[in-house]
Amino acid sequence: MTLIEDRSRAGAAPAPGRPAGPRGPKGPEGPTAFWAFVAAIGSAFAILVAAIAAVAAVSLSDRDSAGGSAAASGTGETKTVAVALSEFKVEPASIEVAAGTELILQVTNNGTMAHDLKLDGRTGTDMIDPGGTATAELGVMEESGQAWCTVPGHKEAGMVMDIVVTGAAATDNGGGGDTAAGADTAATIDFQAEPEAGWQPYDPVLQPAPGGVEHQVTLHAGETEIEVAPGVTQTMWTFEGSVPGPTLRGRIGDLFTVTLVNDGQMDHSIDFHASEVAWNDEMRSIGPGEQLVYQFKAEHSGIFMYHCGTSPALHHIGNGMYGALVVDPPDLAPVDHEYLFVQSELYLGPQGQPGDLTKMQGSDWDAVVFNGYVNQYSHAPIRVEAGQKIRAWVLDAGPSENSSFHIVGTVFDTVYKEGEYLLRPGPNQGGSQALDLQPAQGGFVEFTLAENGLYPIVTHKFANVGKGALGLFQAGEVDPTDGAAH
Ligand SMILES: [Cu+2]
Repeated sequence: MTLIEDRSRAGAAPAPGRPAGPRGPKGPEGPTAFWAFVAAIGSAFAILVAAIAAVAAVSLSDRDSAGGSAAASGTGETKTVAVALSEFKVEPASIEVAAGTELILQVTNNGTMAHDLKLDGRTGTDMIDPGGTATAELGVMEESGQAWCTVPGHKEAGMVMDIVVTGAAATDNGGGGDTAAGADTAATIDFQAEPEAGWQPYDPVLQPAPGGVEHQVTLHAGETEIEVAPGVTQTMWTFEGSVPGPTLRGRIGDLFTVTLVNDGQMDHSIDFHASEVAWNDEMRSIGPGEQLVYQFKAEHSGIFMYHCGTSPALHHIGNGMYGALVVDPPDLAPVDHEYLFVQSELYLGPQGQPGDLTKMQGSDWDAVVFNGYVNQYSHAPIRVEAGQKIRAWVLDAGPSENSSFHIVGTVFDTVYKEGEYLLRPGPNQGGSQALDLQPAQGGFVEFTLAENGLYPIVTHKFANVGKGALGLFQAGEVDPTDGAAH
């Protein structure tokens, strides 16, 4: 996978006064992006309101006086209801029809992204562009149900409408507030399971900066079914089909020109934390089939997160759309090995489906992983030699959990965090045991392994070690299964 086409020009000095290069094509999306932002704020508020409403609904018991239009009596009638879609709600949120009534929905998309509305996620409108209208003939209604937007994540974000059929033969699970309790159950992880033969770990080796002062990178956004634990797959949302996405690396002053191509089925975007650009321009969301150019000069050293910021960003990050960009500090010392560990959480949906936004909203993760896979480097220990100088870069991609990065059996003699050295070798002989990171923070540690054997890689927030945040360095020719007896 050669993503970084390095445009090194031998002998070309990194011109400090180089004018900002050509800008990417700018669409008219600026105001749209602004409204997406407003919608994102609004959706967070709507979720809060919905949560409060749900609590209220429970405490007040049933909603027998749901208001709504007068129920048409008798069968054989047709009822047409105007429905408005936006980020992320359906208005009205609940409608009533008498059993036996033919229901027609006149659906307008007042949002900034494409949406649809389908009864049980199956029957309804096609995808409606912003500003568009469509009609859905749902047929004769005999029992209560729900209609929702089928763009992944939008139902969970609030785009669901209750259809209450009055006078129907009672269906036990018809009423009630739990909209998200789907029929599909979430996949579960067996933390003792082994990957199948032929499984390949995510390569933890961090390649050196490619050289040159300009980096042209193309990143394809999309949705990809990926194995995240032995036997467990999810439809992750990805950059270049992997979780984490590709690692970019350069030096202070380098110019990155990134072309984001949306090969997916929904809107995506990209936000480079190493860049200083206007949020409503380069970081705007693009629809399926679209692309944008995002150019920035790396003015600061460090390890920076990049991620999709399309609303709900929690869902896009929590479902895999993140990666690292490393800008080398000028005085980076030579080492024998450099590795990169991106810590993140998994919030499992049903097997083969996207992650569960409701779990993400509750910080209710199923696993904490390094480089996207449960216990990845205990299944595939990282082989080094005792006495070698090792640098481990760490990025906490979250979206919500912190890291206390630690390697059992070592003391770090160098710690670099968020653009600064916290510890370097010196007369104090200071030692560090853990690199503490909040989501979207990063750094590196340096150490050597004193003797042949196994050295677990963990976050010292130990509840997460039992949930997949475990790897191994293996120094020398030892049996990597020895750890089982530890
Ligand atoms: Cu995305």
